[in-house]
Amino acid sequence: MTHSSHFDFVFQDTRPDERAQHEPTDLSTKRTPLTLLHRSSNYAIVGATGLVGQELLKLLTKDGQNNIRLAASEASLGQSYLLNGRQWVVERLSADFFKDVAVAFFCASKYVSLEWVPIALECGCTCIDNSSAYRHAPSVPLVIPEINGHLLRDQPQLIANPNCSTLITLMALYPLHKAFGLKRFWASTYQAVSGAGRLGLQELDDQVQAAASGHSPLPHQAFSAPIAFNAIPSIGDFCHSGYTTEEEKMLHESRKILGLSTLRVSTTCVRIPIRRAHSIAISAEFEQLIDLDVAKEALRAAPGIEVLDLPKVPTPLAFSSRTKCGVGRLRIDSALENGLSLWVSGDQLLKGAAFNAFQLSQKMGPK
Ligand code: 2RA
Repeated sequence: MTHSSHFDFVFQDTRPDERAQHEPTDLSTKRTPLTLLHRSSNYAIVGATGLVGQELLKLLTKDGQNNIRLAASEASLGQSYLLNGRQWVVERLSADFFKDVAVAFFCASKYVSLEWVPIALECGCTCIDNSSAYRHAPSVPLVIPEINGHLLRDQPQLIANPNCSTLITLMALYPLHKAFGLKRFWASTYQAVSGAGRLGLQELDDQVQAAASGHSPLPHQAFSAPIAFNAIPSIGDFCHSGYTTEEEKMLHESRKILGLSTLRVSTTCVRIPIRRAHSIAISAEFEQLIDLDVAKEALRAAPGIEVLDLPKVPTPLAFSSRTKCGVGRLRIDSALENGLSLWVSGDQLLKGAAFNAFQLSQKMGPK
């Protein structure tokens, strides 16, 4: 990288009114795939200097895509950096930015998406939104290709990427749901600091260094308590229900993705002092009697999953920078009827965000 190491992106937050469901326009079914073929820039990444945006850029360039426009916050404007021997420049967002783009990825805040996705749609782009802005809009498919990829057959113009902890949880649960019929589940998450962006990573590094040199107390800004040598059961904002927004995402997004509108889910989301990859301890109850061998076979046959048998266990470190999720600790749950307990680890910047978005673009994007 040729620019300064500081490229946290903080977009100008114009914060449009919050609505229960954000319906962008009625464009989601209008465009035909043909328009994708006549655009001079194949891809655009909004939020290109963030951790997810950077992973996406790497995935696209590794795939041989070079026709990519990048946009980020004011702070990153004009910055250029080197990737795969090429200098990339960050542009300012404007309607013109989207004019010749076939697929626009949004990897910034939901406020940026609320403001700019409608503009990109008007410009005829296919939009893949990694924020929470449109996940609950009935006309917007919320897609994990391995689970409900069939929703892409209609070539929607806007697709929402699920939240990382939900996505990794469902990668493990869906094959079991298909085998036994999911009734309800409990999840405890163990989430890496990079889920909170560069600031989260920096805070962990600074605090570990400070502690190692005997300094205390540790100042904190990215998290609600010191994160080094700690665990913080608070991710997102607290809701009236007592759950956090991150925990409510697990409920509502699971219902939408699995098409189970009355599914019951109880989650506790916890930030832990690791750099990358989220893990989830799950206890799930099913309609049918569980056969452990059938459960393992169902997971082994599922795409995007690696099953580990004891004494091997999946860890976040082992599944960092990998596109597959690791599932292990599979056992009959001793507290539930027809219950299974398991553990899943997956890289939340890849399968939990950039790689899932990349997979969506592979199905939707320019050929
Ligand atoms: C986190 N789920 O880990 C968020 C990132 N989308 O904080």
